[in-house]
Amino acid sequence: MGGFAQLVIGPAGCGKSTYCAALGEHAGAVGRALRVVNLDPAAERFAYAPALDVRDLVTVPDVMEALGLGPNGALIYCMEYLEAHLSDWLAPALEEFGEGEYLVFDCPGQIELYSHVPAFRGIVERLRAEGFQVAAVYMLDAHFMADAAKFIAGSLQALAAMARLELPHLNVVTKLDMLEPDNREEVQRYLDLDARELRDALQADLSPGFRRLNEAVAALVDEHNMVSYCPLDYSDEDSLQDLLAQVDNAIQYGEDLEVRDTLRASDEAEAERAWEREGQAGLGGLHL
Ligand SMILES: Nc1nc2c(ncn2[C@@H]2O[C@H](COP(=O)(O)OP(=O)(O)O)[C@@H](O)[C@H]2O)c(=O)[nH]1
Ligand SMILES: [Mg+2]
Repeated sequence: MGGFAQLVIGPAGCGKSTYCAALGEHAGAVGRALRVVNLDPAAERFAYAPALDVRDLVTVPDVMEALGLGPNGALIYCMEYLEAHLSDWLAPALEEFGEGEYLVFDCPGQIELYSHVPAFRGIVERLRAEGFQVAAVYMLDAHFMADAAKFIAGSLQALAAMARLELPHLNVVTKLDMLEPDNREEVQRYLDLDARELRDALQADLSPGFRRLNEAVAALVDEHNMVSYCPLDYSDEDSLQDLLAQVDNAIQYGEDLEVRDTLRASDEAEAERAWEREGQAGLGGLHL
């Protein structure tokens, strides 16, 4: 068994399900095999037909009603329930999909799930144990880039998820199409900041009492390469494809295909040589 997987994570409302639907549509348009899996037991609606849906196993409203829990407690219960049923729910489905499948997992939006609830990590580990190459795609709304303090808050959440999940990790900024041209320029500034620029922006935004903290945070974010974000702008038709190429690269999807293509090409070359050898032997036989 084995395949490729994107885990689409990030705060609620940042555009995860929209991205999954857009990817599904893009894949259909270019004839690429890709399936979207819904892992959000609280999802109400999304614009894709999931190949697998956690809500067939457990849902947040059912758990809230049955156990008298609030929405957050119910979500954690659902993820633990999912983790406990990986062998009898997820594994058979993966088996049915078959070898080399490319799956996009649309995940819930409670960020604490990725940083300090063990269940999600258990799901990731199971996918890896099944032979999946997995990358985390961490989505952040462009509104997090309105100022340095928000940017740092969003980036530290992304960093916590990265540290917890230990996966190849891509940060993506969504909703760029919603920005006015002036704000767009401002966001562009944050797309590729270095530590010094970030520290300067923080110093300008926050009170002087936080100077040393700002320096430390800017260095931390820079050290972990967190200041790099890929833009996702649906008003630019190449944007989704560019992002997909980066994720593919992180999970070595293209490379695998190239290796397979090379192997296939060398098989074909070998078959051709064998055919020629046999053909010559046959002709030789005729000549005799
Ligand atoms: N304009 C715009 N709206 C978006 C974008 N991404 C998501 N949305 C909207 O934001 C809302 C939340 O998106 P959704 O994908 O459900 O967020 P999720 O909670 O992360 O799955 C929906 O109304 C989407 O239509 C985007 O890139 N641009
Ligand atoms: Mg969603």
